[in-house]
Amino acid sequence: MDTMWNEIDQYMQHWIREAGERIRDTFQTKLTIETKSNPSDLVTNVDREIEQFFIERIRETFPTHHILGEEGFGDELRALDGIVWIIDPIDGTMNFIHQQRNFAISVGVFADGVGMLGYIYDVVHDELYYAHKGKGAFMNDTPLPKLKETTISEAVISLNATWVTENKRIDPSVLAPLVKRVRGTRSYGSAALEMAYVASGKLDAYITMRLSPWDFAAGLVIVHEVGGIVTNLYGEPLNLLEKSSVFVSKPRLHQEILTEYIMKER
Ligand code: 2AM
Ligand code: CA
Ligand code: CA
Ligand code: CA
Repeated sequence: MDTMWNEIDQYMQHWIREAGERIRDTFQTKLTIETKSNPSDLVTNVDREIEQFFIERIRETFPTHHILGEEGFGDELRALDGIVWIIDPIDGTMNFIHQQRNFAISVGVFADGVGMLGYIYDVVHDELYYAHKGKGAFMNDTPLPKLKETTISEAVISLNATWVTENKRIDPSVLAPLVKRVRGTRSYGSAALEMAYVASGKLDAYITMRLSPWDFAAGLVIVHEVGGIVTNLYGEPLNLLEKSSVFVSKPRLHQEILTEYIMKER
């Protein structure tokens, strides 16, 4: 069993860096940009090409595996039985288009719903965050240490301004007092990178109200491996087949934010 995961990992280490190279090569080309569910929900030809790049290789190498991909070239999944790859070819497409940075390739591999491998590749910085369940998490060749606790007043948390202004998912008064108390807030616009930053200690927590499984699948595996907690906003486990709010942090900080801010008014 172990050798199978090592084999998958070896392929993936190559594929993801090759995909990153392909993305970097597109910086000199003209993108085709389209909108999906709303004017700020963007997709480019590169998102589609990179998803197809992974799917072709996975299907050829591991024909029995199932694939869930954001851009729809994978399978229609109704269950998580067997081995399932969950792929976001470019997480942070808006950043990819506007900034040519602050985006990542994000891929998680699950066995009967259990996260086994997670990869988040910051293509521009050539930084690959990855984890193998039970074998540790890394950034390139450097092991990521277990997370160290932080107090709320010393915490740097990632939170989009959307969630503390009028919006349709959360009363702005729930998180605004938390924003006041923490040392600082950040928002990078790539859920995968934000989870990689929690896993590598650059952020102490990440809170967002609406993500899809491909946004958090890889991050879930990597954050778990360093002892972090990944739940929905209300502390419940995430469902890998459904959209959800996401709250990622260190165990004690997660509990404190949950009881002192999120569950207080409930
Ligand atoms: P994406 O770039 O792969 O779509 C910030 O927008 C973060 O939320 C990104 O990780 C983005 O992933 C994700 N996201 C999820 N649903 C989105 C939507 N409908 N529009 C824009 N971003 C979305
Ligand atoms: Ca998208
Ligand atoms: Ca995404
Ligand atoms: Ca995407």
